[in-house]
Amino acid sequence: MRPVLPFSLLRTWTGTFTKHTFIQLTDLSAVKRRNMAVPNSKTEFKIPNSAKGEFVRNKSVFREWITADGSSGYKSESGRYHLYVSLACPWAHRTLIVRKLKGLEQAISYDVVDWFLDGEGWSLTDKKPNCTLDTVNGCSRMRDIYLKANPDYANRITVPVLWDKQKKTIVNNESSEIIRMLNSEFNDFCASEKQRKLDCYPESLRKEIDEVNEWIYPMINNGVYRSGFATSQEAYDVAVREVFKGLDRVEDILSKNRYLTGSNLTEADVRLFTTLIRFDMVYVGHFKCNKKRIVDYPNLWGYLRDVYQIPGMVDTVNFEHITKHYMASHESINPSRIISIGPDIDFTTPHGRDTM
Ligand SMILES: N[C@@H](CCC(=O)N[C@@H](CS)C(=O)NCC(=O)O)C(=O)O
Repeated sequence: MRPVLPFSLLRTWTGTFTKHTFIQLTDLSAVKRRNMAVPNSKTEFKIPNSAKGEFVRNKSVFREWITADGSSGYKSESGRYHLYVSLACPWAHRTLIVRKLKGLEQAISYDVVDWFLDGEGWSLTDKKPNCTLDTVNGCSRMRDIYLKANPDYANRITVPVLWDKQKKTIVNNESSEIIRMLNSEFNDFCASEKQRKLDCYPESLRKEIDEVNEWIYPMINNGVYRSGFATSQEAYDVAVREVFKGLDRVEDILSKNRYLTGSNLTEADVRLFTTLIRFDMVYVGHFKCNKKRIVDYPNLWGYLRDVYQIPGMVDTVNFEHITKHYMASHESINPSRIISIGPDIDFTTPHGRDTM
């Protein structure tokens, strides 16, 4: 009998076919039908590492700014701008949170990429739950959207992307800047007065916010990636120690303050939250950040539930995309691409921090 083989396996197969082989390979086809990734080294997502095995994050390239008065050439307008996000990605997640908190759902549209990332980059499909087609440019790959903005673009294809439907280009692909724009430049389009008044980067707290961002980014937000993507023991040891040093430092702050810089939520909390919500689900196991879990830190755990329970926040969190993306996309970390069962965590239990 002729076995039905995926083309990638036919090309690499060197053994003899037995009944046992047939059963295994047929199983793989079934896996493919269920939209799982079939290992194929040609399209494997490659992690950028230094010669010392350290993860090296590339700098974002598109850095234009939208302003309320239009002085930058990009005027804030309702319906003009569009986000491309991954629900799995902590950086893209930041932009969805600020869009939600500021009530900009009507003003700024968005598309969601497939949670599976391969060597060709992010793709768009409506064949998986909560993934979308590209409703603006009709592209099936994020790469093509980048090439529309700059045909010579040769850097990494990352999300989030803030797209200008009028100028047909990428305004910005750096989440820390996109959230600043959404926070301050779209106040004419917020759904409610309360949302218009909400300021996640208030003048009076800028120094404190900048200060915490300055160490939380390398130690925690990017620290988990530096741990998980390390390809040498030395690089991992340095990164993972910093992650837990950073979490200990946050734990101390949160034993005194409800939020990172006082009694109000700011962008510093949004930026930390998107890492914390992924931590016990993914980073503990997949990125080997397993010295402690967030649920082991009394203040961090209460704080995480506190932020999660902010109205609207839950709509921005998708655990299916989060777990599947990391575990299935990073073949070098998880060659079987098996998605682990994950811990039972209830983020909805009372946190008691409202009295702080
Ligand atoms: N500095 C960027 C980082 C964005 C980023 O690295 N996104 C990841 C997803 S979590 C990505 O798209 N990676 C694809 C790649 O590097 O090829 C930001 O904060 O916006």
